[in-house]
Amino acid sequence: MRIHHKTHILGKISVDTFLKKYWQKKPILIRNAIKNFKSPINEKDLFEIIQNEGVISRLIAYKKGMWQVKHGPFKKSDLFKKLHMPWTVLVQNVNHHLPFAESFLNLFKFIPYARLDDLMVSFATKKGSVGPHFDSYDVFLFQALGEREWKISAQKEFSLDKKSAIKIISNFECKNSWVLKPGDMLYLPPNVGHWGISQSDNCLTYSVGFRAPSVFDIQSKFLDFIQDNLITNKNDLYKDPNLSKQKNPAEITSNMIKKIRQTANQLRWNTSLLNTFTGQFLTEPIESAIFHPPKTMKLEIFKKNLLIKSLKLNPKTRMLFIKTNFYINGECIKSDKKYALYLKQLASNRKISLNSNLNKADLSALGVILLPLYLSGFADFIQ
Ligand SMILES: [Mn+2]
Repeated sequence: MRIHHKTHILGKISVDTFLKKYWQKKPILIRNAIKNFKSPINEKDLFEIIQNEGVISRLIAYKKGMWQVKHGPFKKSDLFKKLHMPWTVLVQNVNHHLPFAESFLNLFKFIPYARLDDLMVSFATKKGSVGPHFDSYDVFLFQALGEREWKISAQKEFSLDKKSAIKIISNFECKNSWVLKPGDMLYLPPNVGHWGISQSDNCLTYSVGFRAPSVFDIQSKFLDFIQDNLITNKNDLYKDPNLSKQKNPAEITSNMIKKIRQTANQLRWNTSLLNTFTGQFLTEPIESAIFHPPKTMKLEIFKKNLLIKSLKLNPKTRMLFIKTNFYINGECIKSDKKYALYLKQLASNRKISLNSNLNKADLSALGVILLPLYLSGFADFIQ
């Protein structure tokens, strides 16, 4: 696909204005976010991938007054037979399965990679919908093919339909509605009620979704991390050489509580430990991401390949950095600061091509740093 080399996709609005006025705050409709957009994929490409195990997909239809949902993988016969009702199929993590998605997601680089979740693509026949609902995360809804009407609400309180198999708002009040045509886009912050209804038999919508770890998840994972990284001497014991006689031997005295508090307060983490946790936590791959290690490769051959090919991150790989420390799929990368520039390039462009004039020592060092990523299946060569 040829998605123009635009820097972003916000139309007339600058990134600064978007972040200041809209991001996590209020919805905005952007007409012609991409002019003359032609979707590089159609429903057939979706139907192809949702037959595979490991692709997360759902088929949703409204039948006999009930919202019905079926989970993939699907057989071709499930989909091509004419359903006698409007239906929608939603496919998650399309960026893990179809290569066009990467250049599309590049248009959203004004939001940090650490916040990006996935590209979901939905296909609907005329009147197909997943009903009025709200999501807990930010989303850009980009119309790729056909037309979809979006209704949004301004409600703060929702009642949910308890009988429904999917999350449906039962008291949805429409505040605004628009019909989106190919190239139009609607941004929604979390918890805004919305209801999309296909207006054509070929409605394809791309949803760029963001992730936000829960506070509970951050705290409990951090406690696990701290536990795994305790530097306490295991032989140190509770001591009370100045014990004095107490009235009731069953009582835990304030003196004992004081000692326990002092011990708890000895738990300390420095910036470096906190950074390591953050880098590992934010690059943890999604559960369904499986990496297939290639046949082994000797360092010398790997270095030759580095000079003539580009090394590209697997679409499922998460790679981020803090200053000159690099993290990939929940692990730290061992590297000298000297090579941070190269690794930054790999993290932000998601690929790296080395200059063939690179001196031998640097090539060797980079080979040693990058080979483990290749051997774990986190990155692969492209021509
Ligand atoms: Mn939604």
